[in-house]
Amino acid sequence: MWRAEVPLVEPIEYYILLNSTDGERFAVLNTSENPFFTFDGVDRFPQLEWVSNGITYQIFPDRFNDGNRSNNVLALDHDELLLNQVNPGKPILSDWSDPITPLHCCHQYFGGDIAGITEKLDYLRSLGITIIYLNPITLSGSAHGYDTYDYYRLDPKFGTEEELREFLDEAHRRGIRVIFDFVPNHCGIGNPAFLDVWKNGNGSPYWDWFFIKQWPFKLGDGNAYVGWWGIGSLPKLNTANPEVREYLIGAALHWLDFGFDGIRVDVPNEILKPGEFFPELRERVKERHPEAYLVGEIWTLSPEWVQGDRFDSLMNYALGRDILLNYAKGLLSGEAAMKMMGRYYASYGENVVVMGFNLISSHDTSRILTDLGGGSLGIHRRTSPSRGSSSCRRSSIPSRERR
Ligand SMILES: [Ca+2]
Repeated sequence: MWRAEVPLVEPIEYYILLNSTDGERFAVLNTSENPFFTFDGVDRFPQLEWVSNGITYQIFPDRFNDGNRSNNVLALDHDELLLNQVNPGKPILSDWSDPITPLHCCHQYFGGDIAGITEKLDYLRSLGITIIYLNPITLSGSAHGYDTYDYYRLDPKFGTEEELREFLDEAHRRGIRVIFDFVPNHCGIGNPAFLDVWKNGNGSPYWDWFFIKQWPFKLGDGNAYVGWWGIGSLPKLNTANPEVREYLIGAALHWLDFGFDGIRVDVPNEILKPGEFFPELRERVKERHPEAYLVGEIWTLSPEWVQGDRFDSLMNYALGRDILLNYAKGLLSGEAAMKMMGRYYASYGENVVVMGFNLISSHDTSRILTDLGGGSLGIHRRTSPSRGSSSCRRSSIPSRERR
């Protein structure tokens, strides 16, 4: 790798010309439609050192560690199946070593909680972890937590605010920062604003918070109102409404004020009027917490999201999965992978690249171990005759649809 600093003050298009000592010359060109690389020479926002030097560990709170068994049963109080009038059912509370059931994605609980993460902080530190990314922890109706009932309240199944405070303090004491998952695009059917609309129709002060197609409706009916990917348990919020923006951005600020260090934003590309919502979110977050990290769940190579008015960086599946994983699986040649990486690094400012959330797998994908042919996902250790047997219970539905 060669590195050169070029003094410049305005955007340029360029290519690289290599002269070898034996007189050979060849050009390195961009691999996209335009053969030239573009560089605008401007880092529009500061780098956060704690991010650019960080190593992140993702925790799905229900499944990491159960530190307080007394809160486990609380998961059953407010599960979405109890409210859903179209697909009613009963949630399951399992012991830690129980096998998964068909409800494992959303309504089978294992009791993991905040106290359990606190217990493991020394272990995480020993791995070199400096950042923890938590999947949603606010009150919701599911094990995944993406159907928020109350953006301002810690889900009691994960513990008390005192336990959360202790976790953050203990993490910070060890030099570990914590970012939370923020889901502004849609809420859950147990959200009080949505329940008010369900009860009172257009007499509700929250009528314009949602997109209701027919009223009265049954809770969970994805045909009666707009939901995320048409899913009735995830009513879409109207972020073009200033009241909704205030409610959501207020929640983001609330948890940063509480002591979190950054925010991972769920499906920002699906938010209504992103050009209004995200600049407002960024401005108000950075004004109060200039060191807070804002990372967006954007899966593709998308420089337009990191121009200084939205995110510090993106969840870089474009690097981790599209390039590294495909190379590891033998689907990309080394040369093709290098070309894609060249294009990737030429597309973002240096500050964006170093703050990249460079994951290969997450709760939204198969895990890297599975992708590469290992692991035994869905096969219970005590009953499994062998790895990879036909007893695998893994659903064939992509995880993002199951949410
Ligand atoms: Ca517990």
